[in-house]
Amino acid sequence: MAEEYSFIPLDFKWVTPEQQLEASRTFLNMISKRKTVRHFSKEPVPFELIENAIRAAGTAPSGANLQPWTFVVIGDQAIKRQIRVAAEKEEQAFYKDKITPEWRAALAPLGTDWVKTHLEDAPYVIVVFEQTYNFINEAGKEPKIMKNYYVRESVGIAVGFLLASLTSAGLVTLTHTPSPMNFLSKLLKRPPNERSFVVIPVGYPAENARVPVIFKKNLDQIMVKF
Ligand code: IYR
Repeated sequence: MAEEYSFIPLDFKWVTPEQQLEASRTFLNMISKRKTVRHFSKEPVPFELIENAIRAAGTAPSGANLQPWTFVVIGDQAIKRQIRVAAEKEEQAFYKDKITPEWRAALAPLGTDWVKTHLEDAPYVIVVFEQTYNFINEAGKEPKIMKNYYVRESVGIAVGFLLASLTSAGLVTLTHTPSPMNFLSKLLKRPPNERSFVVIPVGYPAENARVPVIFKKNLDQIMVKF
């Protein structure tokens, strides 16, 4: 019987322990300098950097390899403005009424507020959508609905790849989750199987960009070894 599914030998290159250490340290050094940036320069970004980051994100592992993501890239100034206006409306309500005192205290060190200038200043804004299900279209038949698996985990991993690629390309990002953010589905004309996941302004930092003094946990606070 013919094989229904095909397998090929893994393309894997063994490298020396020295090369492994060097690569691991270089990556750690690069990624640990990443900062969430809220002040963007209007300096244009070569589009291939964005494309390659999305290509990299598209290689992420996903539930049943169903790749339940769409990356919408907005460089159009008028659409970025519309996103800013809608996001600020939500954020204003959040910071004024919806936020709990506990949440306000947790955000205080980050210095965030409802003003989202970066949504207009950053040359590109990437809006990531998760696909909760997909349509299978067969000629002459009603489209069938196919469920996706581990959607949030999959999209979260892909966004990690995206941020790592953009960071390694010398760009800065902000992971922004306006809440609620369903206004993006309508504004960006997404189909009903997609839900907005995160909004990521991308670009170069403004000359006067400042970041909060915050710390990451140490290895011994995040690793447990048996
Ligand atoms: N979405 C709001 C609030 C906010 C919430 C968390 I959790 C953050 O880490 C940062 C901000 C905003 O974007 O300002």
